[in-house]
Amino acid sequence: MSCRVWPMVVVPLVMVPVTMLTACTSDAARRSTADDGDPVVATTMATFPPNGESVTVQVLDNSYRPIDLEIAAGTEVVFDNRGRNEHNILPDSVEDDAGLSAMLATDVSPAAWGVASTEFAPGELFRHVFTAPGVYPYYCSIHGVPGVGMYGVIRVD
Ligand SMILES: [Cu+2]
Repeated sequence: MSCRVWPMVVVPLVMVPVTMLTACTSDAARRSTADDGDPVVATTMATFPPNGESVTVQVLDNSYRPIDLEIAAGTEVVFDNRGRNEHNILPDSVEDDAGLSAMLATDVSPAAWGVASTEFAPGELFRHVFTAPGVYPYYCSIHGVPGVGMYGVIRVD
């Protein structure tokens, strides 16, 4: 049976297995690498140590200055609460101080950062070193929502 249609079938039979073999090999290599790593920190993101640079973001009533800040990986950002009101600094992915606390208790990735209003009274500083390149949008849940009102973004190159 296959002898009669061999000239028409041979191309697909040869092409498909080669493609599948390549995909399976690289997939297995990725799994193997991940399995050998730390099971808690499942990230391939490059991180950088502190580079000695420090930049201040003013926390005012009710805005962050500058709103949009670009820094090199390893730079420390000092949030300076110069307002007279309570503020917090939350990644867009969390809803409130309680959500931040829960995130910080379980998530050790670079995306887990921020400070609750209870830890950030007027006159206080919050320091954070951004070690991984990426975009870190944040907001104050007392005076805004993600991207509206009191919000900002840190861009790490
Ligand atoms: Cu606020």
